[in-house]
Amino acid sequence: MKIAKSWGWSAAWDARLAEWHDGAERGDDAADVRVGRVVGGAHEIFRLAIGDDEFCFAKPPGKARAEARWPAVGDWVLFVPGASASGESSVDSDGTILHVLARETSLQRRKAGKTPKAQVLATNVDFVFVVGNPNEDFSLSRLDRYVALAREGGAEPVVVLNKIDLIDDVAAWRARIEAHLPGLAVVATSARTGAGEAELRALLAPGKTGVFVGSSGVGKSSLVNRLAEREILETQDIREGDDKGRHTTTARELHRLPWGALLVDTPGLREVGLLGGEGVSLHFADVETLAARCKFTDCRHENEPHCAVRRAIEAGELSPTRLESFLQLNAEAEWMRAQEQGSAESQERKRHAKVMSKGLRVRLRQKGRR
Ligand SMILES: Nc1nc2c(ncn2[C@@H]2O[C@H](COP(=O)(O)OP(=O)(O)OP(=O)(O)O)[C@@H](O)[C@H]2O)c(=O)[nH]1
Ligand SMILES: [Mg+2]
Ligand SMILES: [Zn+2]
Repeated sequence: MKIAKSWGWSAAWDARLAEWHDGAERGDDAADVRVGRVVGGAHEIFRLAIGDDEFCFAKPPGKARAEARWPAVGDWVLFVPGASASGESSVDSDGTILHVLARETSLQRRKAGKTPKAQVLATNVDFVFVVGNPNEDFSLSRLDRYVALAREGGAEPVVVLNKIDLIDDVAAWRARIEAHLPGLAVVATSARTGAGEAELRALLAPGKTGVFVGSSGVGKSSLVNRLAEREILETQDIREGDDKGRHTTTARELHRLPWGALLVDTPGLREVGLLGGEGVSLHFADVETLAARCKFTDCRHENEPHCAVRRAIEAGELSPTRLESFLQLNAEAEWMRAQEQGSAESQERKRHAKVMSKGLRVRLRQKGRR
């Protein structure tokens, strides 16, 4: 079987592939099956990397959507190349995606809309680089959202403070971020001067995959271009007071860097909705540990007596901005869990109603016959 190993394949994937081989669900002719990594596309047709510089297009069968097995950028997939005009297997025509190998990690957010839904931003990423700029738009709470989602999906979050060529007090900005996010790696960069580039390169070892996320205009594509050592992506100045200039990048894409690391560039997001998983608990494990020591189990950490959380803040062991962010994000994650629970229950009710009404129809029919 031909595999695009230079796109981040590792021994762990060999094991997953072997599992698929041993599985009984496969009815296809294994001889034609190939392995590729999804580097682009999102709706119906996906672009796959199938060799160092070899690509093809492939579609999943429609039923994959209903079964929630839809591919995303970063996935390793098994596919059968399409047939050429002469009927031979050919990567020049659209192939069919048979299977998405189980994800090692994934970065998802809640998509804006009436019914809350998860949107997969990238999969099989080792690092989530959360990019922000040292200016008035910088938000610690938005940073927490990305960090929580990265943790929830099993990836390692890294804070990237870009455009440091525009400020003098890099150390103060770094200290502010580190006080709020103790233990998290913070890399101060400039896509203009190349500052911090060596640190990013050191993290992105050959075969590792990273994804750049953050608001529009923070310099995600500029950093990818810098690391790729060529202008593979379009970048653009932000036009003040004119929204048209924003959102230069419009699609998520996986790129291979010259030394064999992989990087996903994403379009800037306006909203970073949380999901109902473990992300907030993982990110704020320190706060939750403290909260467990409060006298009251329903302590809101405001004015309650014997509040371990407030005591930690007074002792300078916990940053007040961190607590504030935790309370806000925790409430949102709980709301999301209630939504998920509610929709699961309403689906169960609907299913039940359907069964009931079917039973009723049958009884009425039987009655009519009598
Ligand atoms: N001074 C300075 N400007 C930068 C730096 N990085 C990026 N820029 C500029 O910021 C603007 C936006 O950069 P992009 O790379 O397009 O930003 P982006 O995050 O990819 O934006 P979207 O694709 O819209 O999400 C461009 O004009 C860049 O030249 C930096 O480190 N310093
Ligand atoms: Mg961009
Ligand atoms: Zn408390």
